[in-house]
Amino acid sequence: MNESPALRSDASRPNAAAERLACLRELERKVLWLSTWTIHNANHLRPHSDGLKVGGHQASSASLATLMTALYFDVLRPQDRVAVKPHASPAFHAIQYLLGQQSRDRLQRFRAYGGAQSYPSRTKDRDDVDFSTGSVGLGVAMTTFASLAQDYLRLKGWVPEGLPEGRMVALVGDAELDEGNIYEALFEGWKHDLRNVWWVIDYNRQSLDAVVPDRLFGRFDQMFTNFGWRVVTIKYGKRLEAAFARPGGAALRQWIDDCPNSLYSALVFKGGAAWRRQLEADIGTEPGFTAILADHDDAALAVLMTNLGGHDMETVLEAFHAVEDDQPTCFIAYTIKGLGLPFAGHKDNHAGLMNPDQMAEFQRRNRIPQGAEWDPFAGLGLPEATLRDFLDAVPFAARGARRYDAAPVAVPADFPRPSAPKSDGPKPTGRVMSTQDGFGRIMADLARDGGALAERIVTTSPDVTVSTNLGGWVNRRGIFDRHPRADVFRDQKVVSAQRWGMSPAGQHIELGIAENNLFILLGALGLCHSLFGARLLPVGTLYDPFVQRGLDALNYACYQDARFMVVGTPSGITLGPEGGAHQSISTPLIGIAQDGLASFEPAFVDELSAIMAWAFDYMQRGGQGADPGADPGVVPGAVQGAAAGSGTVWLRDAAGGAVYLRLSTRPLAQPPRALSTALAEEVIAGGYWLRPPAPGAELAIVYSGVVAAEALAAHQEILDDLPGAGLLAVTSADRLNAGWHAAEQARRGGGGGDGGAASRDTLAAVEHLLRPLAPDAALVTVIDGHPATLSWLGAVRGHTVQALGVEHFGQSGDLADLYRHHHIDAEAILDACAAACLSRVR
Ligand SMILES: Cc1ncc(C[n+]2csc(CCOP(=O)(O)OP(=O)(O)O)c2C)c(N)n1
Ligand SMILES: [Mg+2]
Repeated sequence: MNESPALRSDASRPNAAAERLACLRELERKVLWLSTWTIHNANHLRPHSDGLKVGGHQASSASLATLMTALYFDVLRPQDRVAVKPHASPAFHAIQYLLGQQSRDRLQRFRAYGGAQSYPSRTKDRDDVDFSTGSVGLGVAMTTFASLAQDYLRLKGWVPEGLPEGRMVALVGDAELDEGNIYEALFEGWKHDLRNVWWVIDYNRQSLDAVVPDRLFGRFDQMFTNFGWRVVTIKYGKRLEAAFARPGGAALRQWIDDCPNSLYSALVFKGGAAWRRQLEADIGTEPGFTAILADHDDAALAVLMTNLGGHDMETVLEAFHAVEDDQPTCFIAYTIKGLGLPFAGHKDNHAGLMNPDQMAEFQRRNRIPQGAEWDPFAGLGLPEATLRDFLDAVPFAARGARRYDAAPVAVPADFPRPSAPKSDGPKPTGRVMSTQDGFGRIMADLARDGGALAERIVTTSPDVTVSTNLGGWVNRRGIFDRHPRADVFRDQKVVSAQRWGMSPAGQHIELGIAENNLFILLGALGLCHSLFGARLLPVGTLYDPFVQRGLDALNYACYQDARFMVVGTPSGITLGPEGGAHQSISTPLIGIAQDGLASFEPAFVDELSAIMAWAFDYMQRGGQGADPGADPGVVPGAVQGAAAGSGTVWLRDAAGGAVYLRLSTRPLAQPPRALSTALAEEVIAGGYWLRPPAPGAELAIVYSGVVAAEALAAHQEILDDLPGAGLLAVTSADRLNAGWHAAEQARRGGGGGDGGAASRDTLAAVEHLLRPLAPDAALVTVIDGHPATLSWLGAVRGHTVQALGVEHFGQSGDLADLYRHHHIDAEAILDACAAACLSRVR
């Protein structure tokens, strides 16, 4: 057993265990003080330039003070990774401060620009945050998928030598358990034979608004057990246990067990006299109980009745150290929200802040002299040297920084470029292929050709592996499972195109239908280089409309700077008869707006191939050292230099990020061309002239994605009247847009801000592209998605815009009918061109 030194008796130093326990208790007091003071300072002492509330969660931090002290200063090991309950961030920062990993300056600037963050942040905080939390529930689930990622790497033998297996620990608010994504993760974890996960539930029976319903926890207990978890309930502290052992103690225990959550909370708030009145009324006649009451004055009675397990250091240590195997374990730790603070137990305490008088009293009780509020050792009952020695020997901090990196994997020069098979049908003629088909072929080619890149790719999909064309990849690379499992259908000689054998060598993680799980898993896999020192290149597929189902998890994966490729396919109304309900409209806008995600919507497979080759490299750029979030002055994904293609450095490209590809099942005739390096660069920068305009052209059609066919047809027709009209292919509205904003900012700031090193005359890629057009030219933009994706192009050089796109969804139909209905067919484009020309004349 990984026994706590605080619990172990040592023959040579009989008091060693007691001394450690004493240190931990003092540090617990300090963690409570520092977290409370940090919030107080931010709200009451620091000058503010605006009238906005600063906030911070004193009660929520107090609730976890004992458990976090026990974990960080005694139980955890460097290889363990923790998702901290978001509103316990001040307690987390206080602990890191005591461990020398957080600066006083940043604590003083808690919730201020560049200071310690409101919620633990991997990218914005400096103090070794493992998982960003804030959106409750997501951090909890992240531990499940981080454990799965750890198993994946360890079974392949890729974790650097000397890095032991860690536990993935979530500190969970009890009301967090209302979030459904936690149960999606619980199910998925069970399917994958989850190990090495601890969920420590801070069972204070309070949420933000209310006290949580009674009886709920019996259910939780059973549910976790059903999923193969061990449940450890940490209900009573040592004082209460001692009282229970006395005559009349059984009645006290029963009374507590029966006490409604609301009443318990109210009595905690009211204090000793109220406890006495209630207990006398309810169980005062129980034999022996009067003596228990008599032995406690009001203050002592309040201490006794709040001695719940989650606040009793010895009890907590015993519970944690008793678990020595890798079975997933849920600790239900009874706590009191705000314990030790004046609003302990009050139902409205979530956002409650101590007022200056209360704080002064709290300071006096903690024996902290004025001016010594940030002193790590002031007011503690042990010599500073003892505490320093203790802190220096904390196992969790023994290895220093816990962020790793891994060498990038080179993208081969002969990256697959599938050529389309000749169409045998009458229409469309020539070589036709859809981007989804092309994606499947590229993945299958990578699987076949092997090499280092293919080895590090891991794919995943929430039950749409085959329908998003990952089947070819999976057939060659197999499905990952901790244990080899036969493909029964194959063994039974049932003919199928799919080979679904499972083994630790497999490279596809099959998920159930839960898009949150997909994005959380992509987040975990995409952080492996940093968490476990081994690089993976995760590729996830889903139907494009369901990006929205997992959007918050996608947002958090990006926020944590995870590196992955997500493929949304099919997309738009172009999936045609497959179903109106599956049409995605707003995903191109998500692609533009989502921080940390470079988004593409290619029309042709050669473009897709160039984009994927670039993306596998982009996903690996920057590494931890260049993590732009490490510097509070620079935002991940922000632009440091000017636009791509203009010769200056674009931080977004230097730092790298995740990638989103919006693809389609619609076969398109492929252009007969060999994509030159220069053209590939333009594709990656975001756009190129498929049909260049004549200098000073009055009109250009601009398209993105599968409506290329309609745009081409309309363009062909318009040439009769306007021979100079251009046809602009936009492969990434996101990157064109970001480059434009960067260049604009550089010009406004003369190279400052996010514009970084750019000079005033730097042009963005999109400005270069639009330069040949006449100043008063008109643009007709078209996309199978929201028209705002491209309509901004008019603002770049002041061109007028007719923006075509899709604003309503839900109607199934053939493409011709749907394109006509939504005005994105060739005729609608021609009409828009006519309208555009008319408006020029006027
Ligand atoms: C997804 C999401 N919804 C809402 C919130 C706002 N919120 C923050 S804390 C909280 C209540 C949390 O209660 P609990 O988990 O029991 O933590 P406690 O404060 O009691 O420790 C809520 C609703 C949030 N952070 N995330
Ligand atoms: Mg709670």
